[in-house]
Amino acid sequence: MIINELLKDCSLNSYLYNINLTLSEQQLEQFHGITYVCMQGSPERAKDFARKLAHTLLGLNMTNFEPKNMLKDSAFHCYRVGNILSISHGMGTASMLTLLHNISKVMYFAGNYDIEYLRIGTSGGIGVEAGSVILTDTAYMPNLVPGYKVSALGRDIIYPTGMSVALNNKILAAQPTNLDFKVLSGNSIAADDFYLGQARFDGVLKPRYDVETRRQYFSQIRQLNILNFEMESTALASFCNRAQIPATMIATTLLNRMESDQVTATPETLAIYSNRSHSIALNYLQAELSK
Ligand code: R2B
Ligand code: URA
Repeated sequence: MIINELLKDCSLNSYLYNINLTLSEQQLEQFHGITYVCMQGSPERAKDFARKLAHTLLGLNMTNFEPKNMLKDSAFHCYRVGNILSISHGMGTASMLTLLHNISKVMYFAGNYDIEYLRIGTSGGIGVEAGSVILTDTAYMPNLVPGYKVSALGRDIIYPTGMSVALNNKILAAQPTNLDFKVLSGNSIAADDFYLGQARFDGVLKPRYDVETRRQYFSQIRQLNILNFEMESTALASFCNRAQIPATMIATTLLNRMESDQVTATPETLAIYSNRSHSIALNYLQAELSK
């Protein structure tokens, strides 16, 4: 990462308000030697992934292992297993960017320059079978522009949002050939919300679009090989491009938006779908650590 170029006003012993952590030698010690930062929306999913990491990589019994949250009194929860962090990012680009600034300061001051960021999550598939897993190539804004618009001091700048091609290829190469679901690489839209931002009809506010205009939008989406809606990819890709941190998103699809707006799968099926993005990431991390 080349984040040192960006860190003008941050120094050792700064207090990171959002994660309630001071960049002191003592606090940083627990973060030394991290290579992979795995992010998921909720603290529960971050903890669940930490348990799976401990089981898969260290052979620990998942039910007995209680991962310890490294961030006290913070909205973000963080767990460490070996050289991997499992951390929650909340929902949406604002939350994701806030986490990215904070955790990247920690990584930098802990001396971890050679790192990869993976967002492991859920999404709404567009024209793909529910339960397929998507690796993002490029993140799009809802206006179908590939990039992320940041408005600072009244000026708009659009930053590039390509994910790491090399990382995506490594993840694909690490998968067994007998998976019983599809893993596809394609593009993603990071929407501003779950409802109108993702062209739904089941929110509380009346949409300004109708069935026909939405059909046209979905058809444009398909032409751009956009395979899913979610809410953080543009933030992750634009941040990591600027900081030169290899990053990508592995997201399972909970439904096919060509068929419905509502997530109607049973809790059991949703758990199976949700596990899939975890297992794709675990296969990759296991392959990396056995090199
Ligand atoms: C996927 O799922 C969440 C919305 O339910 C959001 O964080 C995302 O990107
Ligand atoms: N997450 C989203 O952002 N959209 C969906 O449709 C499902 C999960």
